[in-house]
Amino acid sequence: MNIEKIAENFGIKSQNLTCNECTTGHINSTFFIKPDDGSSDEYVFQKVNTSIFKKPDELMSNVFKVTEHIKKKIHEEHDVISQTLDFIKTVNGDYGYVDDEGEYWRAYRFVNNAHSLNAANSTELLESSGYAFGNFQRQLSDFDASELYETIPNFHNTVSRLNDLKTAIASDLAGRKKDISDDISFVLDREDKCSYIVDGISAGKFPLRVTHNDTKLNNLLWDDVTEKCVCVIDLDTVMPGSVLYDFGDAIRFGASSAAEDETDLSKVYMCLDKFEAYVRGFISGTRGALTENELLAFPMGAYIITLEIGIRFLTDYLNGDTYFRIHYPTQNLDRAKNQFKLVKSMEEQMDEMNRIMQKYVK
Ligand code: ADP
Ligand code: GN1
Ligand code: MG
Repeated sequence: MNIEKIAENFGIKSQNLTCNECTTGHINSTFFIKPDDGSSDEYVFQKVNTSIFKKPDELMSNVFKVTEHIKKKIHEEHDVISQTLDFIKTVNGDYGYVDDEGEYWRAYRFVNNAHSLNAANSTELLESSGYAFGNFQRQLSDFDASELYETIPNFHNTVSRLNDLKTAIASDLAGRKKDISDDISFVLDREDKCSYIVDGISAGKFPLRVTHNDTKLNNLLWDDVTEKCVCVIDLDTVMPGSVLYDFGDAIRFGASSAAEDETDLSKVYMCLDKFEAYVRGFISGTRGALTENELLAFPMGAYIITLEIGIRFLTDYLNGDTYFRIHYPTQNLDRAKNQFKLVKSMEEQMDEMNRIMQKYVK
């Protein structure tokens, strides 16, 4: 990759760019860019994974529209804390630049003096992250969903994710099925749970909203000094969806006692106090826009998405690791086992989670 040439195509001229790769994401490749032109401007360049996001211009059309909408909201509401991503078009006015190797690149401004977190060590942090994603949901509540492309069809359709697993089991492309019968049974024993949200959407019980769909804690940026959450990032999967998945995915990641790929499963469980803190923050961020049906289903939302991501990791392991980036051969299997442990922990605490939600439904 020729980073200088990519920069030039986004109108950034510099002989000596500093380029550092970020290694946390599972899908795209992210680079932090610092030009040596004397300005304090820094950038993020991302190579979009086009085998997953097959129509990157449609994806970029979404993120430009969504960020414009949020910028307007921030301005109208005199919000002095929140920011949104600031994407840059190429010198030709395109959303992205295709390099000589056929890779699709996009660029946006680095948010200065901010950082992301891979783990939440306090309930206060969970409450603030809940507020940030709830507020994001509210900011987009009047965005016309018909303007958005579906960047990954059936992204959070748990039933279709289960079917993908069944196909992977039948094909056994990497010859790994024989060693993981317990993990496969874990999912098949819970097959009837997979349609809970999908059926609720079809029946009109859960409304379709414009949702983020990847609400991991590390998709938020926090101010280095005030420690307030300043920006929701990673907008590639903003699409119409159910708020249950947005709520649940944040619990799956942020209210877990351990990292997503922790292999010592005795360390993996869901923390009820973090669950409740996130509920409080999220409801306050959405400012009461959610229905009673949605609120009461939050515990199931957390449960289903955790099962769903576990299913996706297991499917990728069976398929020979073609989707999620891995750093060692059994990482996707370890991630799946980790998610299934969390599912079990949620099953054990479901009554308590439901009791907590009752308190917040007026
Ligand atoms: P991925 O899809 O690979 O998760 P992200 O868009 O979430 O990619 O970016 C990966 C990481 O890069 C984030 O967790 C965050 O630490 C950092 N990052 C992304 N955008 C910015 C930004 N505008 N300013 C500062 N840091 C950023
Ligand atoms: C991927 O790109 P990243 O790392 O933020 C994935 C999410 C999963 C997550 C699991 C487009 O997110 O759906 O929940 O990994 N994103 C896509 O960590 O598939
Ligand atoms: Mg991310």
